[in-house]
Amino acid sequence: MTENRERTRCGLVALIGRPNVGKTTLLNRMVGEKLAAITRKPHTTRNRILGIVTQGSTQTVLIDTPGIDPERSRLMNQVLNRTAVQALSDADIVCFIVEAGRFEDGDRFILDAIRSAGRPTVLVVNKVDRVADKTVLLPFLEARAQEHDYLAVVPLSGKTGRNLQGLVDELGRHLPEGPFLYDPEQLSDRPERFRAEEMIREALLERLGQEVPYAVAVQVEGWEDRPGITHIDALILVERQSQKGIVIGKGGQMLKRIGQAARQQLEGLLGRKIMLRLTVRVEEGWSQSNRALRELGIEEPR
Ligand SMILES: Nc1nc2c(ncn2[C@@H]2O[C@H](COP(=O)(O)OP(=O)(O)OP(=O)(O)O)[C@@H](O)[C@H]2O)c(=O)[nH]1
Ligand SMILES: [Mg+2]
Repeated sequence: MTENRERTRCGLVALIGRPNVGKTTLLNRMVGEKLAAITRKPHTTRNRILGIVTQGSTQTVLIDTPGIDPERSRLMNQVLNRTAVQALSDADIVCFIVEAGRFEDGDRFILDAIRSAGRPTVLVVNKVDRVADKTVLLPFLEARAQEHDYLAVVPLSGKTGRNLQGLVDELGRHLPEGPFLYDPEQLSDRPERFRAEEMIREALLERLGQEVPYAVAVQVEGWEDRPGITHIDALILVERQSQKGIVIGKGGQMLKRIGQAARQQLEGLLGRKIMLRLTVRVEEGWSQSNRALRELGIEEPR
């Protein structure tokens, strides 16, 4: 046992980047299971989510974080930024994620935060599948490597899985020696209830227009495992009556489609039949209220 302990490596790796660069896609891919919502829209992730990857004698504990956005006018964005920045200083290694061929002000803002935190950092250049002309990739990688003393610069695609193992190996080499923090069978620190909320929110965000997503939150209120079927009651919170109308849709059609999509995802994920009941409630200004954010688990970092 002692012998084994000396040889294992384990540490925290924070996934940090602008909104929409593909942090959660990478988390889900590396863990091999869908832990959290992914959408085409920025500001999808609202919590710090752990994903645990155990391979042989190495355990990589990934921390997915909300995208850092210098635009701080909304209370929720401020809370999300602080969550990400806290993860940055908690981590043994930082994975700074950018999109292939794009490095903009938002990325520079984050690079400054990484410099201040002073943690060893791997630069992940994601979405390489979108670069048709590979000759443009090399100068991009070289330019990035000049900007900061990274442990490594790793191009990959979270979508196709290309070079994902390259990143796992690179991280493994730099993780500190030490005992595993989690059971090797464990994939996340989040309960099934949280995953259910995420799948419902993903179904909502994918089907709603630009205006509504920021105003939506999901809370599972009831969960009952019965023989052969799990009953889940979930509340969808919106900020205005008009948004409630949009979420419910004409004759309840939109809510029905959202429910069907979320139920299918959940049945695949949890491996059992689900009965899902969704209720929509208006709670004015919840995204600007500290109390409401706390109740929804969108918390200030400890
Ligand atoms: N083409 C391509 N698209 C990707 C890749 N990785 C992620 N995406 C897409 O990028 C969008 C955003 O992905 P997310 O994983 O939600 O991004 P995120 O960084 O977690 O976003 P926030 O949580 O909002 O900060 C989704 O539409 C993904 O399907 C990739 O490697 N290639
Ligand atoms: Mg995300």
